[in-house]
Amino acid sequence: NFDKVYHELLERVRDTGSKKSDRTGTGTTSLFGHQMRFDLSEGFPLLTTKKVFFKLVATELIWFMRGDTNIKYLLEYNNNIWNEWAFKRYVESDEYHGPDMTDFGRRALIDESFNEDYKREMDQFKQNILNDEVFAEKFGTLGNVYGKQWRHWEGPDGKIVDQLKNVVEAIKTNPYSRRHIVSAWNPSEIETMALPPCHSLFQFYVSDNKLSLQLYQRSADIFLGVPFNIASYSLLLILVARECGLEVGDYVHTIGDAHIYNNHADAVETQLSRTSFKPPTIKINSDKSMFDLEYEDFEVVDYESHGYISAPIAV
Ligand code: DHF
Ligand code: TMP
Repeated sequence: NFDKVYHELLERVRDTGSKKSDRTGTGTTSLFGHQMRFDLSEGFPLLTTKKVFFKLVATELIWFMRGDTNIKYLLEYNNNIWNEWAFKRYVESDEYHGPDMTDFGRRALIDESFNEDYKREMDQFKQNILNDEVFAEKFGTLGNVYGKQWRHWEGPDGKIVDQLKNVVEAIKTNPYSRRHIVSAWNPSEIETMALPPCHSLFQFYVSDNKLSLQLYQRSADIFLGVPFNIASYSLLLILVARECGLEVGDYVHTIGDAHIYNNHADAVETQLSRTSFKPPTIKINSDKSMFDLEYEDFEVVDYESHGYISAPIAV
């Protein structure tokens, strides 16, 4: 039961974690080191004890796979999950002349009149990204984040490494290799990034004609981020297995700092009080290679879930 595996993580952190202050000033309950395993032959692990928006997960993954690092693509699919981190760079730049947006994430939650200003500025920012190409080029980018590192890792000699293409090729030609790794953690480029990679490295493994994938996530916002991360990497596993003519095996999710933000405590209780439904499955209505798939090619079949639970994101 996929939801149970996730609920056990919520409960373990809630019951045995330590109080810990954090970069965002929100405060967390946290522990170090946790592993979850999902056998994807049993279905697709889109959580059912709260509604998780598959469209947001899929468009973000396609965005990574395209090598894109500009939120413009996401906005075109009405996907707002990365807005705050692009906005932050904009309001800290010389070209921003509106009201002071220092610490906007926290202030928007406690100051209603500031929140009005923030919403207006954010809305204007999104419109500019969508309608002004020069602005989008400059302020839509998050730096050399996931897409750049997966598809265009730049070596010291300027040589470009396409890690994702290479790993797919290696799985096809040398399935039992122990070197099927893609890393987003590029130490020399961390300072260019709006947020250092949270899902930092993944590895593939083949046995008995089945493909497995393990993710190492250095830092995990268990209520908001992790449901997305589980679905995203499970989808990637399905796509690579399909590309390589393999069956799906296990998705293994390994976490470093596993934390629940203090302002998610009630949302967590609500979710834990719910019982799970059967997991959905994924259908891909196309013969295209994984590198050419578009959101419209995906279909989630039989997704039955409890309602959405909203919670504030720590910026
Ligand atoms: N920062 C923090 N503090 N936590 C994160 O999970 C996180 N994730 C990032 C970037 N920075 C982060 C990228 N991924 C949402 C989910 C994933 C994600 C960013 C945001 C999120 O807010 N999900 C909402 C729905 C949002 C919507 O409908 O637009 C959710 O309830 O699942
Ligand atoms: P940090 O860089 O200080 O660790 O903050 C990043 C926060 O974002 C942290 O709460 C983890 C969370 N996060 C996820 O849980 N999943 C993700 O995919 C991303 C990008 C971030």
